[in-house]
Amino acid sequence: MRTQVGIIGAGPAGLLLSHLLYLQGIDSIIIESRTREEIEGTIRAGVLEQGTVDLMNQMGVGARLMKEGLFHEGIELRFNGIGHRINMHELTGGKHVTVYPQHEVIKDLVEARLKTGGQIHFHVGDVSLHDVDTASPKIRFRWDKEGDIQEIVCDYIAGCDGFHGPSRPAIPQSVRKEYQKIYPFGWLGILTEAPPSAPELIYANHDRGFALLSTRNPQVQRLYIQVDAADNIVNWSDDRIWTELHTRLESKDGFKLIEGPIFQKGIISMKSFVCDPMQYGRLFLAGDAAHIVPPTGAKGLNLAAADVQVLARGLEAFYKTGKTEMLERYTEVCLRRVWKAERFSWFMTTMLHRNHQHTPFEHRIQLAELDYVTSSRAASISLAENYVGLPMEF
Ligand code: RFL
Ligand code: PHB
Repeated sequence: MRTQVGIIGAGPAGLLLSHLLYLQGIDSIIIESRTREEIEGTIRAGVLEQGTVDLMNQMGVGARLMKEGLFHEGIELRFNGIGHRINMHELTGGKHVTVYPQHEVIKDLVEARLKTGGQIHFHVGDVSLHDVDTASPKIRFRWDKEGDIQEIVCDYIAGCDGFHGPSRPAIPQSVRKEYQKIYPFGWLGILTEAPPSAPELIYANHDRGFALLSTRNPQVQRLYIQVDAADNIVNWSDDRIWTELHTRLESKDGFKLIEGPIFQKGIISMKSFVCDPMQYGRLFLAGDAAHIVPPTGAKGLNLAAADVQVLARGLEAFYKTGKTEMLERYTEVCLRRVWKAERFSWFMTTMLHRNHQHTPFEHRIQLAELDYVTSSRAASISLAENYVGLPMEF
């Protein structure tokens, strides 16, 4: 097989990139290790920045998102049992975020790709990258996990295979610098069949740990609580989860948490990670393959969307003019935005979670930070402009 851009991974990064390239007349093939049902059923992100929504619309894949997405103009920060609204709309000159589940984004993109003749090979196995520092890099894989070995000869490879995929390790260790921070806590997330308990997201700092009230649609709420990083979901009965949520989200303003049947629950770990460079030879990493943020800032999918816009522009310039300047600047352009999102996600995480490694001094600093961002207009603007998404700079 031969293609212009071989894409590993059909997550948001790989699918967005493939469709962006298609719109510029550039060929790509996506290979994905999971089945279509699996990628369309995995529950992850919920909050899309305006830039991501604009991208989906410009690509012609935003119709369902515009119909079913929920526009949020503010978030609440709750601490000491009192809620403080950050009015993002007013503080950012009219911007908002959209709550639309990641697996719905995936469904829209897979459908668009297949409808326009895009090639996505699901459920492949033994994926490996070869000759990435030559003019014809190759991807090898097996059909249906155990079938014959196939080879795709490409001009470029996009490693969009998430944190655990084979693309990042294909950059020699001597070239790669990795920055990492592991947090001593994780998130237990649930989906529950119940209408929203509040019109906007609530990020709560409580002595027993962080809690987040989010939503998916008018019938389903998404909720998270901070748990120990090593905790196991079998320790968490539905009753125990609800008791913790009620305690951590309690407020003096009459807020009532609406319960419903829990139909999905799981625990995720939290880390910050950046790989520099994001490019080696003709291999380009995008999204979680290159960087991870803790979900407190709701930035991961949005960063993936930003990376692939930079990459698609560089590839477009190469195929139209033969010039590689933009591709050569890929790492530099992406990492400027990535590091700011890393900073914001770390800031939100540090401000909102109870960290048992903290001294009483650090705990008081944390409460002072919350007081500051909710009482100073300058600090509220800073939080709001990061939450809705910093502008793209090419
Ligand atoms: P993905 O989504 O991990 O997709 C990578 C794809 O590559 C496939 N793959 C392979 N394919 C072929 N061969 C191999 N050897 C392969 N190895 C892996 C995988 O099967 C997969 O399909 O990475 P991508 O595209 O970079 O997208 C990143 C986002 O998924 C991620 O950053 C977000 O989900 C993060 N995130 C959030 N981001 C936001 O922007 N807003 C949010 O509100 C938000 N909330 C969240 C989140 C992530 C969460 N979890 C579960 C980590 C909430 C949570 C709880
Ligand atoms: C979610 O709805 O899944 C969600 C919302 C906000 C976050 C993270 C996740 O910061």
